[in-house]
Amino acid sequence: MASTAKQVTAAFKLAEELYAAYGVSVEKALRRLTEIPISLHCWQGDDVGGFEHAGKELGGGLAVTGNYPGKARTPDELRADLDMALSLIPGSHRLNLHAFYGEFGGKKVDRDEIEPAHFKAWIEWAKERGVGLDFNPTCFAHVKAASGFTLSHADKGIRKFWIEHCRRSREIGAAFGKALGSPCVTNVWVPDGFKDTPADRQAPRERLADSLDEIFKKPLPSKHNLDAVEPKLFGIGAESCTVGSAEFYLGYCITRKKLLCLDSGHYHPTESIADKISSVLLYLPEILLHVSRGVRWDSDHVVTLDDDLRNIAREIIACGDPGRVHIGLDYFDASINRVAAWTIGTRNMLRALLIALLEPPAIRAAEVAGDTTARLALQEEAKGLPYGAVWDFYCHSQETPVGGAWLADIRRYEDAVTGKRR
Ligand code: RNT
Ligand code: ZN
Repeated sequence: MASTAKQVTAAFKLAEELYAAYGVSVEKALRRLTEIPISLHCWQGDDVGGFEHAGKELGGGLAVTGNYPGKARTPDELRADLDMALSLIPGSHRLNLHAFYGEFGGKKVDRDEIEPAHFKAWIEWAKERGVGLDFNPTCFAHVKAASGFTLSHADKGIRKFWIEHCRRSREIGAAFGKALGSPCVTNVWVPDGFKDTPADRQAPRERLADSLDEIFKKPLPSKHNLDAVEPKLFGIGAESCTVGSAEFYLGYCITRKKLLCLDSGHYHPTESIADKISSVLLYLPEILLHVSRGVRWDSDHVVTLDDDLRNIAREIIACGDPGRVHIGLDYFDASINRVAAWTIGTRNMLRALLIALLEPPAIRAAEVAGDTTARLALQEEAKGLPYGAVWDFYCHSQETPVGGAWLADIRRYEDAVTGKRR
């Protein structure tokens, strides 16, 4: 199944010549691709379980389906699985942690008590590998979130609890950034929403804005921590109104200078975040993406190389400065091998970025010249260009498996490690 090094190099040479004829420097595209890190979400490895071991329901409108054997049960298992996935993905990337993945040494440490010390092993792991860390407060899977409301809760005591959790999460993010020399994006997502028609939509939104202001009160250096907030359309059990809606957070980010997180599953089904990138980058210096794949709803399927993903990647590149767009993944599939799920989704994100980096400049030139016929013709012809040969060469040159060869590595790992977990 796997091509030989000779085949890979020969196909690459031909592809490079063809792209050159279209005015595309393959070398430059690959150099730019190595500069774009993808933040792998730790929660694909254990079905959004975390390490509090309190047996709480996930809640928050999140749902993970499937019972494929081998999910990580401990931090060491999760780190080993991540190492496996990272060995199959070309380039250097990041890890996105959720607060309930701290290591609490068997003690009960409530969410309003978490500290950087609980993430010491993660920092060491990241430092050894040159991997940057991102972070998220965990405002679900907890008794104090059981009502479906957290930062916008009518009860002041509950709000205070979650404010403290998020405040501490930013400090942990800043500790990550400081230790690793790369800013941590700390993303706040809360599930708050109404199952049925609310009588008052405004008061909870006022409370959410106030809580967020409280959380972000202390300035933290942007070289250590960047704050992001994530809107959503609806969740299971919160079908009628989500407090932190798209408009709520867009306004919040513009007025408070925060990063807006665009999750591809958080809009109406025919709405794509690809079209939003250029708009929000006009008003915000940086944004965060949660790249996901919704099938009929916000189902968080593994990211495939579909039109939506290609359009998202295309816009990141077309807007000119990919450094302003922090790319995170956000999906969770428990019905297939979880290490494979990370590998498939991340390789697809990178492949989509590569296709975008290899876009013939004649497409944009045709538009500038007002020749929309040529634009469409070239857009369609470009779909047949041999980006696959460039991708294979990239994988080969980064000493990662070419083509589907990585699946054999996953199978071996499954036989030796994940398949033995019960
Ligand atoms: C939920 C949000 C959120 C979560 C993670 C686990 O709809 O997308 O980002 O998926 O925090
Ligand atoms: Zn998300």
